[in-house]
Amino acid sequence: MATREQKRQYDGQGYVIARKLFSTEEARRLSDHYMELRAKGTFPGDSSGVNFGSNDPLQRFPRMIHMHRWDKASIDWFLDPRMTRMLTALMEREPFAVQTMIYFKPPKARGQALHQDQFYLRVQPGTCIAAWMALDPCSEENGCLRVVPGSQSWPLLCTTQADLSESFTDVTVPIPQGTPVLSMDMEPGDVLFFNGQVVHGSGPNRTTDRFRRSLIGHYVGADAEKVAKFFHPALRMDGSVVGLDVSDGGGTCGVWVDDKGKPVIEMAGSVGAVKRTE
Ligand SMILES: O=C(O)CCC(=O)C(=O)O
Repeated sequence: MATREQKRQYDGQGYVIARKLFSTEEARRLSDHYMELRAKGTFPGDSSGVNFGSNDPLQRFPRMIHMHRWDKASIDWFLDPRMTRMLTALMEREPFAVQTMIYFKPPKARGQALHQDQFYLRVQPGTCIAAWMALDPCSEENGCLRVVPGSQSWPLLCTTQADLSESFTDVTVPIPQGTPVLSMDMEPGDVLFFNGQVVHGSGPNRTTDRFRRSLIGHYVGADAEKVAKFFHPALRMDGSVVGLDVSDGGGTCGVWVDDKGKPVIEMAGSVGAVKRTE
């Protein structure tokens, strides 16, 4: 159950950290579990295979996607009653579960440029919510998650090209100069919940010896009727399948324009087709 203060923070800022929602020991066990899986090679859902000899740390440790479809530890975490309680309180409705991911982010790995999760999930009506659990201590040095507070009220922004020397994904969203971007310092077992419109991302892992592993769940509210095809089937928190429709990829997106010296968003662009893996 979220406290009143957590709910207030989520509503006002678009994100909240539930400290120690899972224990350090649970986080360590999950971390060991995924490291063992990754060492075994490629699994269903991987967007690229493992290349153990690559110079790119992310090719040696690519993220895994949709592990809950074949791995018991993943689905148990994804549908854990602690998640259900937090998500229900924050969204004020029953959650449906649509995606899991594990990011390994080894030393020297690139991060992920600023983006909005709704760009990929295309939930209609409404938006999604992410539960991002730290499996390692995370700080700016090893590429913790970074969040633009208050951006939950922004519409979907039009994307631009990301800097591929810093990000492994190729799209980003521009933000006005001087917009605060807060670093989420977290400990293993802490879970960051954030709204699907919230602009977020992460910088590179600049350490030489510290991983920054995180386990991520994406959910939608039970009022959602559609979600992008990649995220089907959606699950109720008891594991049963719920039949949502497939949302299309079109629609308008916002661009920043100057209004008497103040940046405002104008819905002046249209969203093209994207590869929806998140
Ligand atoms: O963990 C990261 O570095 C980025 C994750 C992210 O942005 C996401 O899951 O949408």
